Amino acid sequence: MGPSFASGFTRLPLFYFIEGNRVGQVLERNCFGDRRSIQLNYAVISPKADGCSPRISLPCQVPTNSHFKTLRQEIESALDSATQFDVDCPDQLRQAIRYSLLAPGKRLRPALVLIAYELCKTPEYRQNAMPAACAVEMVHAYSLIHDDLPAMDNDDLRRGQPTCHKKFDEATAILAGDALLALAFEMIGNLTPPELAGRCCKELAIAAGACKLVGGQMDDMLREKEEHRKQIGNTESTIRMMEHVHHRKTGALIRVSLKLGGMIANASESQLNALDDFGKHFGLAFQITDDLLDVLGEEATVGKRLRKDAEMDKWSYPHFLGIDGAKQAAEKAVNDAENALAVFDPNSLPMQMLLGLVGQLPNRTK
Ligand code: GRG
Repeated sequence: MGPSFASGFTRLPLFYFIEGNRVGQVLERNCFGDRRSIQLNYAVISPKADGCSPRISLPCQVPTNSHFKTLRQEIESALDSATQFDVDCPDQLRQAIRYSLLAPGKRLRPALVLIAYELCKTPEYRQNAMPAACAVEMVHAYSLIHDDLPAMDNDDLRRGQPTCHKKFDEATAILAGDALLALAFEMIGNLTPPELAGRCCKELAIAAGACKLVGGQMDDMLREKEEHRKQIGNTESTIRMMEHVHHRKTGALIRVSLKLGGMIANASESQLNALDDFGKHFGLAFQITDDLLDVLGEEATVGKRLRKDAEMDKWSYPHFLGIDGAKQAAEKAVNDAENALAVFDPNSLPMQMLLGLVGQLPNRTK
């Protein structure tokens, strides 16, 4: 019998086995894959007695494909139902809302809501968390519509199609965003019992509000203005400032997605803390890899305008750390995220899903 990994991604930390004997801990790994599966490409395991760290090539497949596909279908069907509206909604507004919301996004945030729920409760009842899953995707879609406006990032392409204001007009895009934000809270109001809906409403409002999503966006815009663009203090402190923006602008919605799933599942405090910690590191890994995509990605695959950061002299991880440094920072964030999940059953499907989603970030193409 050859060497094997203990349950692939389902153990934390990962240990390396030869013929049933644990011979080392995996220190570094490279995985790739799409939503169908994750493939562990190689791993470096802890030094043996002779001090060398062998690199092992051992592909191991962890199937997460069908579950992610199921979640996506359920989410898209719920988003579709939630945006039919009655006759009082003007046709142009309905079309603009549905055009942006139902466009081919990754559905990462609503999937995180459902997976967090499954992790803390049970997959059969995940429809209980669907209103919250829809709500975070609606807040996300509103933020993308507004971010693309000429007054903000002035982008023409989003999710592989013309941005909302290009397809319709600016006023319609603003109103579609406004309506999506309101609809998100209507969705949260569908959660039961009402006491849970109230708590979730507050959490989402905080994440979407002046100190998080909107505040992070405001700070990002201010920093782009000439007088704020100079590096402030040393590189280390500038990176900290950049991270503070990202934690609010990108991280808050990812974090609250996991938290809402946990809250609806009536998770324990230690589970909620673990999800929050995972969300923090996941959000960071997501942002770093988003910055890397801006440099290394293909516009046709990513579905939005790229090379913006360098063009507009924006602060980004590759700008401060270089490509390799940014890749290393992403790997570290992925490892930190994986370690945050230690309180959960390592063998469950939702755990594999979370590990798979975060593990694939360094290799994302969109
Ligand atoms: C307008 C209040 C307000 C906030 C805007 C969304 C946003 C905040 C800024 C977009 C700029 C940006 C590139 C942020 C990085 C992270 C991010 C939100 C990427 C887009 O999310 P994905 O990749 O998109 O999950 P899809 O389309 O797959 O849902």
